[in-house]
Amino acid sequence: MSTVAEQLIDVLRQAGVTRVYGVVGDSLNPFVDAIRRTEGIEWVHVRNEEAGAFAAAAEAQLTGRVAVCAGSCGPGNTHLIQGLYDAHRSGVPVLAIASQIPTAQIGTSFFQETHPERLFVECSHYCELVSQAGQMPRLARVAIQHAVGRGGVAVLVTPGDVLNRSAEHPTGQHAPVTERGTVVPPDHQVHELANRLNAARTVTLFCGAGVRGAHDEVMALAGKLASPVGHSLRGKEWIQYDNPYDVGMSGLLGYGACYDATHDAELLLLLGTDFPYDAFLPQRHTVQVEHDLTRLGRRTPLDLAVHGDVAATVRAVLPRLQQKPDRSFLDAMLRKHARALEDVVDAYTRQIEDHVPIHPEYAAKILDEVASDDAVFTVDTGMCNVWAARYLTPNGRRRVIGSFLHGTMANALPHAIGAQFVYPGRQVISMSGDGGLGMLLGELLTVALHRLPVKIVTFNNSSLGMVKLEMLVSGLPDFETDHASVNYAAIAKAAGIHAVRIEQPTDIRAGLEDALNHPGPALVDLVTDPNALSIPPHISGSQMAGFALAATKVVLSGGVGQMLQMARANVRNVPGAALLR
Ligand SMILES: Cc1ncc(C[n+]2csc(CCOP(=O)(O)OP(=O)(O)O)c2C)c(N)n1
Repeated sequence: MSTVAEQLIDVLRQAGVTRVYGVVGDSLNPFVDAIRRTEGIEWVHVRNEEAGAFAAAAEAQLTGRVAVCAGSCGPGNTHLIQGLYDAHRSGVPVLAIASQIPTAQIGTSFFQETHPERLFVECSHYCELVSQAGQMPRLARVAIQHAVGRGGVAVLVTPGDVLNRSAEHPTGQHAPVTERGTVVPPDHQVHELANRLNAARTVTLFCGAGVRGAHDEVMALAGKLASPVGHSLRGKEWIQYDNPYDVGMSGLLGYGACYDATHDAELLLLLGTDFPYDAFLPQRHTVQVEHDLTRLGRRTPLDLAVHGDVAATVRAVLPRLQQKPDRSFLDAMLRKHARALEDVVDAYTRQIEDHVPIHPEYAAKILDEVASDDAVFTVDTGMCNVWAARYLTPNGRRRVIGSFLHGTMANALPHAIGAQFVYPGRQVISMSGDGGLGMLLGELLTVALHRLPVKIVTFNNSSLGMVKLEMLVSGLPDFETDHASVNYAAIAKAAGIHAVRIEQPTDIRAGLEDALNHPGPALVDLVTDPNALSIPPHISGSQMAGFALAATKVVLSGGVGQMLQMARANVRNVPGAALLR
């Protein structure tokens, strides 16, 4: 007869799980030992359980399949919390095994006692204590079904003594269902959607992560409606490539004509987006298409809510739409977009190639050029988000993931660990801030231990740059944002990782190529300028104060890399394009 721990592993295998990230310890030992004795599933030793949860979150973000992390009782599982919040906010299926002190001790303030079933409530859809052998294997399947079905985290709290007990029920062969069906909207909603899209003179599409897999459909829709197409940061990788209707990104990191296109159109169609910054939405004349009912209307009042997957909804509505004969709104927005990009690039390109310390935008531009066509980029919260949003050129094969909803620091390196485990043959690039890298620095040792060929590109500005900027735009003097310079290349080398430190802009390309071509792990320590950011001159004194900032369309000025080329290409066929410089 198998043990409860073995049953749990068997169910994980049935769900397609091939690895578990974590740190071993006491109450978790029966679980880890069952992994040791099971074919087809491995234990991945990380240095901090938080990193294990991030790695699982990255796996789930990239593949959509359930990924697993584990922590031992008390501190071992309180460490998980940051990565679990990240996974949960990103809506990706992660199962956490939070082991627990012996059942007989629960409630006695025993050594390392916590109550994970209370602790993880807010960052999970399901969080239950397995107090008896008879609850297994059912609860393992229920937990996985919640993670996949609701999109987020499920936690099983497993006391070591229960894991060690003999199973009371057969495990069975039933694999948890981890593939989602399609949400097709009700016909009357499609009918009403068609009516509104036909009636509006001008329509703008604004796309989020929910347009994944719907590129062709959205392009066909934009063509029929002569619509500009804007996107959120999470939508960018799915919709900006091969897109003759692109008007850029909205939000605090936004650029281009997206804000104008979303505000000036007679009708705004939100496609698969839960874009949180309501101040950037017009708050009127809006229709939303969304597969998750709970998100409908939570950012803006709606004229119409449509419950459906983007691709299925667009396929249903397209035959009911009339071709819009007038492209003048679209053309005007494409021109505005190209012009906006030309302006910022003008401002940015001055002396950038010999600016010391290195201008981070220049480094990001070169990184985009030298990275492979199917690279997976993981992006730290902080200024790296800005560089990724503006400089990484999507192409439908590259992936760009980050902590775009939870917004935690230090995500990039552990996300890269998960990404590299999932795609051992792909180039995985961690765009790390020095603050982020320092926060989970121990994970360099995880990379070295497993010989993961992750490339860690560190934007080392000796500063918490994003916060420095926040203070600046709020009219505060920057305080406690700068720290002493650290040589991360030397640290990486000491950890057995190939490393290069770059201080001159002329060395960036060769240094990055050297690291990217290196067969094993490599770190590039780019010494960058903490003061590289300029604020657009049109922000007034009062706008600088507090939240009024959010009302400005674009907070940061700077370059936009290949997007300028895309915008130029898109206006080439537009009448009056010659007016562009
Ligand atoms: C865990 C955590 N702590 C604090 C913050 C607030 N915060 C956001 S960005 C940032 C600075 C990031 O600095 P760094 O990684 O060096 O990147 P930079 O912005 O300088 O490129 C801070 C402190 C956060 N988002 N997450």
